[in-house]
Parts: sequence; C-alpha cells; structure tokens
Amino acid sequence: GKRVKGTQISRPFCYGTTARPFDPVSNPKPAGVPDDHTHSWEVYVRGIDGADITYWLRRVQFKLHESIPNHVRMIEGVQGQPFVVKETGWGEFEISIKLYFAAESNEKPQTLYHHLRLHPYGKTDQEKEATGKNNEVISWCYEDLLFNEPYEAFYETLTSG
Ligand code: SLL
Repeated sequence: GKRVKGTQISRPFCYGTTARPFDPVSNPKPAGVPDDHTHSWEVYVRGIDGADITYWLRRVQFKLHESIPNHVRMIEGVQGQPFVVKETGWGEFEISIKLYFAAESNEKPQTLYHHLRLHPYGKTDQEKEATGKNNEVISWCYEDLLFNEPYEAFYETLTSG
C-alpha cells in the first residue's frame, strides 16, 4: 500500500480512571473481595460523548500492578463500547495502556501511562480531576492522536467513522 502524502488525520478520545471507596450504603463490598481492599475502580479508553472508536482502535492492553491477579489485560474492541477494566484494590499505581490500531494501518502500538487515583489530591497539568457523587475520584486525560501520512487503506478506515 501507499501512504497518503501530505495528510495528517487525528482522532480524539479520552482515557482515565474512576474510583469509589467501599461504603455500606453507596458502594457495598461484593462477596469475595479481600478485606484489605478499600476501593472499586475502573480504567478506560473511550470516544468522546460515546463516539465509537473501535473502527480505528482495535485492542487495548491494560497493564496493572503486578500484585493484581492476571495483571495484563487485553481488551478487544466491541463496537460502540469503551475499552474498560474493572477492579478492586487498596493502592495507587501507574497503569500502562497500549493501543493497537486496525491491522491495515501498519502502525506500531502506542503506549500511554495513567496514574490510578483512589484519593482526591494533586494533579498534573494534563489531568482533569473531580470528585463526583458518592466520593468518586475521577481522573482522566483528553488525547488527539495524530496519524501522519496514513496508508491508503487506513485513511479509508479513519474517514469512514
Ligand atoms: C503502593 N506502589 O504502595 C503502590 C502499590 C499496589 C496496589 C499499589 C492489590 C489488589 C489485589 C492492589 O491494590 N495493589 O490484591 O488484587 O501504594
């Protein structure tokens, strides 16, 4: 295939974590969750306002802390749905988020990093943080991923969404 010369296409998405402390009323701890776990949380990659991104982003590998069983999670895209991993735990750590693009792209996977936040404090410049209802700790980033001179087949894919 050939590259589309002089062309750049970007696709927006966001990624981040949402955590909730266990609470008998607002977030009861499910049976089987270890005693030392204090929070439920999720990490996700998704389109803006529910937009589908699976036509160009096919798989996401989330690498969690090694203390978590099966800490490497490969999530296949399902049309219209976010890429998400839900877990419980007690500590914060850096999550690596590896993005795998449509096969025809010939693009190498790209890795992002996101700090799982359980407690509401501090933030970096790019990070949006808010404390939502029920003491949710929300931390997320916006990304506009730029594809420079995509291959023709991938150009078709990118402009089909
Ligand atoms: C810290 N450096 O000390 C971090 C490590 C690890 C968090 C945090 C375990 C969950 C599980 C868990 O929450 N690990 O056992 O499934 O804060």
